[in-house]
Amino acid sequence: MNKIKLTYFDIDGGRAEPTRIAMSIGGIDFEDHRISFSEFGRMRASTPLNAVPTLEIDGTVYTQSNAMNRYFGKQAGLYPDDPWQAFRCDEVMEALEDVMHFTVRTFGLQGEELKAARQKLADETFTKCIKFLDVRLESAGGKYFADGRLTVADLKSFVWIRSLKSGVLDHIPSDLPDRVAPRLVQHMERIAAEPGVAAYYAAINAN
Ligand SMILES: N[C@@H](CCC(=O)N[C@@H](CS)C(=O)NCC(=O)O)C(=O)O
Repeated sequence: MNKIKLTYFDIDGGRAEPTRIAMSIGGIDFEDHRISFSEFGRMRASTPLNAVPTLEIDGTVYTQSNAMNRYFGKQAGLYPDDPWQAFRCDEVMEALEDVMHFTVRTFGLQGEELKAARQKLADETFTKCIKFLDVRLESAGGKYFADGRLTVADLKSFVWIRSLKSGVLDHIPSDLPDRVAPRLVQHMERIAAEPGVAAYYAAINAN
């Protein structure tokens, strides 16, 4: 395998961010192709499912962020070998994918309609998922979601909780994770301090 190109929005978060971090941790050489929303509008029809992220490998374009997380997670030592632990990792990643799906559905809305949809997201979808992640983290020992070590599930939860706390989503209170599950915020902070994750952001911020 030669040339790898990951295409996604130029944002600090979202669906491709865990893959970017995993590839960085694994020392996997790739083109980090970051696009604007208007560029996406122009290329949307040419992607396999009219969505990003896309992954181009040796000229063929592939989709699905969690498939990318698993593929590069395995190469980077961030995905469990044990089937049960892999299931635990996948359950968390797929729950977060559902949350992304419901979030993206609010992106075209405006004004009062946006406010109502976002408040519903915060009160129902997000609160439910934050509680779910908190329960799963505790049942896995409180430090990592699976296999007693850093996996792509931790990266995906870290990216989401960090994004919520940044206040980037209008009408979503930035203190929601702290109010619902402070332990998950502590998990986010611990993952941020993992050497491979800290090195990724140090390199990004240096550019
Ligand atoms: N299940 C897909 C979902 C991809 C997806 O919906 N991506 C969003 C951006 S985060 C998108 O491109 N939406 C454009 C559209 O639906 O028009 C994945 O995980 O990669």
